[in-house]
Amino acid sequence: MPTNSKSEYYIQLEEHYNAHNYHPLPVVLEKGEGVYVWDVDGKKYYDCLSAYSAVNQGHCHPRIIAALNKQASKLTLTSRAFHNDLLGEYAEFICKYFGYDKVLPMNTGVEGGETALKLCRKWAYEVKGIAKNQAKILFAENNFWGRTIAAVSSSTDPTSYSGFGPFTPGFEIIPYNNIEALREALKDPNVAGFMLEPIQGEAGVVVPDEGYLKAVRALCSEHNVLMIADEVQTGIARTGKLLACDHEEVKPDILILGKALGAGVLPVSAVLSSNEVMMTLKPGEHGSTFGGNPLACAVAMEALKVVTDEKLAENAQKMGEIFRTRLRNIPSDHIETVRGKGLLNAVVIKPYGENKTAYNICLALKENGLLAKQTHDHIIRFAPPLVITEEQVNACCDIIERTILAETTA
Ligand code: IF1
Repeated sequence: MPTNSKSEYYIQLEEHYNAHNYHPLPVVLEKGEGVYVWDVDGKKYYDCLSAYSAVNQGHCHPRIIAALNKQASKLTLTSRAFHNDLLGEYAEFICKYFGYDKVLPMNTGVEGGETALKLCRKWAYEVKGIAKNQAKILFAENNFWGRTIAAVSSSTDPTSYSGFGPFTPGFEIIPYNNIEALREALKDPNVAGFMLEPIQGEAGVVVPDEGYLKAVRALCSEHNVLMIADEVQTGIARTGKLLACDHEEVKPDILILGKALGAGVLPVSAVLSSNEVMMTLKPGEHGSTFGGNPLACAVAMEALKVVTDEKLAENAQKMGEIFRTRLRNIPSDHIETVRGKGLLNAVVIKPYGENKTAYNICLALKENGLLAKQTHDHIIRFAPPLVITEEQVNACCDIIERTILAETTA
């Protein structure tokens, strides 16, 4: 626990008035710049979470903040009842950037997922010809795509779904990284889509075998089933390519983006697809008050331009190699494995001490000036902003090495 009263004050205030739906590390942040964040006592940290990959471009990127400020003082929201002068420009920009016919703008990642599922069902009935209300959508075991009723209905994690039933029908779970299981599930002619993360984030940065995504793509095409890629966490250069699907040169039928599309500045999500899929939606059938607002359009365009101009995918690829190599060379018996792609990485810790978990290591890392978050009991995710330099990667690895060695031999 924090020993100083300033942090303590903010934490207690939050605990008193805010719902207890999280258990954060006891650190209270007030400022961010690039790969660094500062707490209310002025202590500086490396941010190795990047707000779950929302801050790929680094905290308070000057170009993105400038775009935000410029648009904020001009026009922020019109709703979709009227046109605004940025939505068309943004739609063209993002469609060409990712190579799709059309975009449907939303706000959060989970709304992107919901949108993709509605599109998939609409397409199933109007194009594929599945009988009314019979469409099935496949999901991978240990998926995570948010907290709505549909998202928890497709979850296999009791913490996510327990106590929230009844659940949405029409969903089916198959094991991840198992092409035979997909082949079997696709025998059902009512299957309309398969939604998956190209690397599973919350599951613990689970990287599928090489060739899995390509095989998924081929099977989906063969069975006239939509491949829906949830790249909310893996997209926008995080894994060393613009999209994680690019590692296998696979193009999903529906692509969901979020998080870093808004650069950690605003919630901006997008669903991209073909005219065939997108044109099944008619006016009034889907939308949101804030989706496609001019402020979000301005921020998202600048966020994507920064990714290109600063070669963030290339940097993530290079820095990721250095990061994993260094972590794999830590002389500790308590590291089970190091895995990941680009700058989406995880270290799996073997149990140590008395009831010590990855949380204890995260606490110690925090003391040593680095913020990271455990997932499950024994996995620590390391995902710094993609603007990180080699020197900073090495500084992070020094802290991680020192901390793991001290923690596990104490
Ligand atoms: C929370 C994890 C990360 C996502 C993928 C969609 C969404 C997410 C692949 C929904 C959201 C979050 C949300 C955050 C924790 C977090 C997370 F630990 F749970 F798994 F990032 F790794 N698809 N991920 O990862 O996006 O609606 O939140 O914008 O506490 O829920 P959202």
